[in-house]
Amino acid sequence: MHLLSYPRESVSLDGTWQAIPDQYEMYDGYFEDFVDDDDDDNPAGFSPKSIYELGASEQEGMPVDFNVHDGYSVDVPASWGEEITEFRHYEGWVWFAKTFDWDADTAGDSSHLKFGAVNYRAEVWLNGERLGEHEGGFTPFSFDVTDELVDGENLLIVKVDNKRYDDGIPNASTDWFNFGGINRSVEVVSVPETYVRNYKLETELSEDSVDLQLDAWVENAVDDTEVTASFPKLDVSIELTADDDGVFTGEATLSRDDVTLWSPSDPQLYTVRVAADDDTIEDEVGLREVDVVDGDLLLNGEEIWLRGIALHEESAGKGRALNLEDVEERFEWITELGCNYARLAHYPHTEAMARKADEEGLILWEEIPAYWHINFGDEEIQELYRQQLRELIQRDWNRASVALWSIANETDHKDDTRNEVLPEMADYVRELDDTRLVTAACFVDETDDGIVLKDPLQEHLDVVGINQYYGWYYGDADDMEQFQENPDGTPVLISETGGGAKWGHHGDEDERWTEEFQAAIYRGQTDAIDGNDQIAGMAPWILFDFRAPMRQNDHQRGYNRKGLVDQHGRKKQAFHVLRGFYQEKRS
Ligand code: GCB
Repeated sequence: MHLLSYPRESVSLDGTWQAIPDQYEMYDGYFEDFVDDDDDDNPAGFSPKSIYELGASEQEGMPVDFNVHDGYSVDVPASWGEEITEFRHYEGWVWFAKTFDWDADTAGDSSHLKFGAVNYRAEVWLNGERLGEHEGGFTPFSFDVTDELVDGENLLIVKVDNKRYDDGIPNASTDWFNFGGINRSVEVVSVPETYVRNYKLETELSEDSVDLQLDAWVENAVDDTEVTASFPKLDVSIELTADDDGVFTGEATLSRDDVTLWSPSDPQLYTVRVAADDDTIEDEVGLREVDVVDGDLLLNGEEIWLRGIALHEESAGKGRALNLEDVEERFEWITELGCNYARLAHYPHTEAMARKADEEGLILWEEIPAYWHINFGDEEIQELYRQQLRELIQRDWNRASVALWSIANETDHKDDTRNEVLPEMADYVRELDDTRLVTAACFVDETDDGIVLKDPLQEHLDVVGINQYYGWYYGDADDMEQFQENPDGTPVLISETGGGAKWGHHGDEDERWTEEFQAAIYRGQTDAIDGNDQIAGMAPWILFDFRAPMRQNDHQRGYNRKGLVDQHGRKKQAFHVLRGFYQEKRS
């Protein structure tokens, strides 16, 4: 179960670290194999150690490049290729080291080392003790370090490996840049003996009432541990009792008149306090329900059309390590466009995005990087798949903004194994959280009867995402007029559409790569889908230009140019076209 750290005080380990690239992977045991310790002929007197072992740096006769304190000074969080130009295209191992002071007197009963995200594999040692490893570049993980932390100076070593793997998620080829690094914050969270590890709030509406269910995962609870949840502003206090699995659970029913439900037009948040004996966490939550009924997408029982935009997590010169100002800037563009919805593609973005979306009233689609060619038949990959879903969902399941969990992007619907495994992943998501909608970005098919959805996965989804590029990769921008709608069928969101343009490049509407060409695609696409009864919203591709190694023509030079703004934030004409469409949709 994910350890909630956001609502807690913690000791930040962000700041300056040391980093040493180890392209030939020699600092983990290599020298130990090379030199026999007992060999009298060992001329250098080596007693080699791996880089993470205590004292490895101080050994007599060890090469100076073995010293973990002699690395490049880098900031954490950061993407290494953006910090050190020589690392720009580096893919491999980097050893990170941080020394920090710890005051055992002020610490709680147990302490946990928490990483927001490390891309892609991480292996961690504290004071020479191996804590464990983690795979997956975008989700949080933590280790209990109560026994490894010492009073005074501590040495933390993290081996980061950002190589791309065919058996990874994502696998080796994607249309985005592989930013290696400790891309999100590192912190130590100290808690009392009995503490709340996580909680989950579920809201269900009926005509007159708002039903709340709150589950809490409490560590080291004993028979007389008191666990409560309260919403001071709503005058609600719930006593939670342990179920057979040891999860503390409780319910409350409120009158609908007493609650302002969360929505994009009124993103009301309430403070919730979850307490177990001496431990209390405080969070801000919205109360709302998302649902699909008779083919309609509903928020709080009312139909809603999602005016969206898709975005990567990337900032020029910073890679994936966004700070709060970057998050603000993204919200300024999204608000200016008139969106009530965004697709956070193609992997979990920083938790700060969902928190900001809660405050601003933006509905979110969140996803894991199960993208293109995943080897669905491999059981280890399936396990990694579940792990990434779990780590995202347990992090964000209290965010009112998150309405959709997406399980895959553009996977092959003619692959039988995929068609067996993805429904299992949809079920797994529902096991973790059945209060949100399960979706995936799928392809359409062209037939003599028009454009149709043939993907068998649709039966297992609450909402179907469609990625289509009429007017750019194929066909005409308004071809979606031929989409064979089924008004009672599963609601459809256009999860991608768009085309490329280089900012400042102008010409005729039929000249590819010009702003005019891109703007014309947006006009054609929005005309074609407007009024279609099955389409419940859209999130065109994409808010801003992003790094994409496979895009190398004269207009691209390493960037996917489908952004409505370029990587420097300069708006293209299509931005205004979409904004105009959303203004009309709103009124
Ligand atoms: C897609 C992918 C997205 C690409 C985009 C494109 O369908 O889902 O990751 O970047 O197309 O630009 O072609």
